Amino acid sequence: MTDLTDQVAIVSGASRGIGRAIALLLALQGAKVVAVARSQAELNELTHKTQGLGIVADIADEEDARHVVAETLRQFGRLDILVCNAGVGSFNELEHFSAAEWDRMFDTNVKGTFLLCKAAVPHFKARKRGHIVGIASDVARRTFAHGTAYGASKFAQDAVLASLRKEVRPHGIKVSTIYPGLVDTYFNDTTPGSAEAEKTHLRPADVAQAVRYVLEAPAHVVVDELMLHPLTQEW
Ligand code: NJP
Repeated sequence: MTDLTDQVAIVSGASRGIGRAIALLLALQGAKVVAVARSQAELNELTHKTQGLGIVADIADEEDARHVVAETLRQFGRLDILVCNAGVGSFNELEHFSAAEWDRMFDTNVKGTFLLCKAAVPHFKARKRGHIVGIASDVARRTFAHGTAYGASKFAQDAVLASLRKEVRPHGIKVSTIYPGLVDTYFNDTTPGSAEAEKTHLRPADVAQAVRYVLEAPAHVVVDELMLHPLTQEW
């Protein structure tokens, strides 16, 4: 098993939802967690708990993405794990989507993943090790009405990660993609914690445990893909 103690891990989208749960669980395993999001107050509250670093950044911005990796290397001297979790989504009939809303989803979900990986991969290659975990979605593997923009962005993010997996494998770098079903978070302006969602959704901590599982795989094992659903959700 890979021991996460003292491993340096960047987690994007850590201010709430799935990313926050991943950051808390990795910190509990002894990792040095660099939490990334745009909301300073939430990051402050989180880093108080994780005793790690918080970096306010917009992952869709190339300078910000570069800064996240550079600042991590400056503070900790290395990077072991990159969790590309930050993502946004909304659902509508195609003709009601604005081009700006399309761009927001692609900029965050696809370009954000690309930019963070682009910033981290040279360091991973130099060390001949590193682990990238992407939080995609089960809708990277199926289509649904009202999902033209979000679904397309998740298919594209999945393709970025799958292509990168093949590129970096010979360098000893792992890429794992997680495909969750419904998760009870703040996603798409929802409020988590309802009695209904408790029956129908995964908890953020369930996804965090999946991330822990792929990260703790022995050095010679890579979990390429992992899909999880609430038992009540049809797949
Ligand atoms: O959503 P939410 P989730 N730069 O809204 C951050 C996927 N997923 O945890 O910047 C940096 O609670 C945002 O922080 P802030 C989904 O596609 C979900 O559910 O402060 N950070 C916040 O921390 C996504 O990839 C479900 O606003 C940015 C976080 O992202 C991932 O799970 C199902 C940012 C979003 O927290 C986490 O989403 C599924 C930016 N530009 C896949 N933009 C589900 N919930 O049902 C956003 O299959 N963030």
